[in-house]
Formats: sequence, structure tokens, C-alpha cells
Amino acid sequence: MAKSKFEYVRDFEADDTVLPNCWIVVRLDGRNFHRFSEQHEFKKPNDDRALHLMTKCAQTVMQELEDIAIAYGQSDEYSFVFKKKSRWFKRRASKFMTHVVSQFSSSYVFYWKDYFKDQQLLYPPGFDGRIVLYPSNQNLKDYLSWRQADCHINNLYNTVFWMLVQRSGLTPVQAQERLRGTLAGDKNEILFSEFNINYNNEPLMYRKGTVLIWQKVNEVITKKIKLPKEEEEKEVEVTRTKTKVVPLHCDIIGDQFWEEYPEILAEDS
Ligand code: DGT
Ligand code: MG
Ligand code: MG
Ligand code: MG
Ligand code: MG
Repeated sequence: MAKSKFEYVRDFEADDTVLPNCWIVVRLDGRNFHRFSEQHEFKKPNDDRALHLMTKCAQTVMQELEDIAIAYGQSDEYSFVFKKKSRWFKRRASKFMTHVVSQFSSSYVFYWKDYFKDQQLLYPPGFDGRIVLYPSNQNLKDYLSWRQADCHINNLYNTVFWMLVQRSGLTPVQAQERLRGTLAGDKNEILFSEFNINYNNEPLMYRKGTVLIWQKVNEVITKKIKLPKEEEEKEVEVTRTKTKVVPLHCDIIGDQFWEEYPEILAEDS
């Protein structure tokens, strides 16, 4: 087919193919969720509805898109790790990033009402995205450890902060002052001695965030079958093995998780 004289504009499109053989991480983050969480009356410091909605959206992303080996989320962010050997969209960075962010954003609006019930969505939320390549398994594990350490640091701080505000009646500025320069041990001590809270007994989802992995699960379904010699259809129970996206709230910084699920980092990924 003859080309139009306008075809040359294609040459202005920059090549954004990412390096081969690297883990491709796409991280998204809620835009101005400081305001969004206030306006939608998120519970402080952790709102189960918001956290579960984030995870539902991330599960949708993993199921709808190709080649995602693992995802990790906390607060208003989620990271998606594409397999090293993925050939999806010829490894074009913009395709990975935009598909993840748009699928996640539309899911957030689509599933909002399932999690927030009587709390109306007041305006359309947005998410930013970035893409980072990690050439070694250790780099990837360190990336995920960094995000989980961030979750821990923020959650410990926020848990004490909101206790001081909500239970002890400090103003936010006073609570901030009280916590200035304190170490993790000091914060644990305040929680224990002043509020009788053992931080280690706080919900795992708050302390560790959410890891999404693929797991084979057995599903029992009832099937109607017609036996050749019988007139009537019969209901029988059959077990099927399905691969599903499963949420975990566990430590991913130590080796135990990676030893338990070696397939995540397997060479053919
Ligand atoms: P950004 O990302 O630069 O556009 O700005 P923000 O405001 O989204 O800042 P970011 O992402 O550093 O911090 C996340 C905000 O979301 C933070 O203000 C706390 C809020 N947030 C996230 N999850 C929850 C939650 O479960 N409950 C409450 N109350 N707030 C939450
Ligand atoms: Mg930010
Ligand atoms: Mg944000
Ligand atoms: Mg954030
Ligand atoms: Mg198209």
C-alpha cells in the first residue's frame, strides 16, 4: 500500500524498548491521596476498605495483563514485577506502565462501591506510574525489601502518632514534637507503656503490606453430567486445579519467603 506523505511523523516516536533479561518493575502511587483519604474519610492510620480495594485492583491487573510474577502493595502504592523474559508488547516501557496504571485506575473506580458501600466516590482519583529495571534477583529482592521496610517505618510512626492524637488528645503538632528523634524502640515503648499495645500484635496487613503471588488452588465445583445409559442428568462434584492470585501478608525481606516460593524467581521467568 502506498504510504502517505505524512508517514514520516512516525520516525519521531522514540524507541522505549527496555533492556532484555531484567526484571521490569512498575510502581504506581495514588495522586495526592493525602487529600483523597481526608475527603473520603479514610480511617486513620489504616482503612481496611481502602487497603482491600487497592489489593482488588492489583489482583485485576495481574489477571488481565501478562507476565506479572509478583506484586507488592502498601498505603496508596503497588509495585508489579514482570518476568525477566517477558516479551509482552516487545518490552516497550510505555506499554507496561500505561496498561498497569490505566487498568488499576479504572478498577479503583469500578470496584469502589463494593468496598466503600455508603461512602460515595466524590471525584475521579488518579495514579502516577514509574518503571525501573533490576538486572539481578538480589536487586529485585532488595527493591521489594525497601518497599516493605518503608511500610514498616511509616506504619509504626503512624500508629503511635494517631494514638497520641486520638487517645491522648495531643494536637498533630504536639504528637509530631513528641516523636521527633525517637527510634523504633522508643515508639514501641510508647505504644506499650501508654496504650498497652504490643506493636507485634497489630494486624499483619498493616505491618507487612500485601504480597500477591500466583498459587494453584483446588476448587470443588458441581457439574451436571449425563451418563450414556441413564435418562436423567446427574450432579457430580469435581475438583479442578486453578491458578489464582493470592494475597499474603508476610515478611519478604528474609530468605524464608523466597525459599518457600522458589518459582517466583525461577530462571525461566
Ligand atoms: P503524591 O503521591 O505525591 O501525589 O501525594 P500523596 O498525598 O498521595 O502522598 P503519599 O503517596 O506519599 O502518601 C500517601 C497518602 O495517602 C498519605 O497522606 C496517607 C494516605 N493514606 C494511604 N492509605 C491510607 C489509609 O489507609 N488511611 C488513611 N487515613 N490515609 C491513607
Ligand atoms: Mg509522594
Ligand atoms: Mg500518593
Ligand atoms: Mg504513597
Ligand atoms: Mg489500539
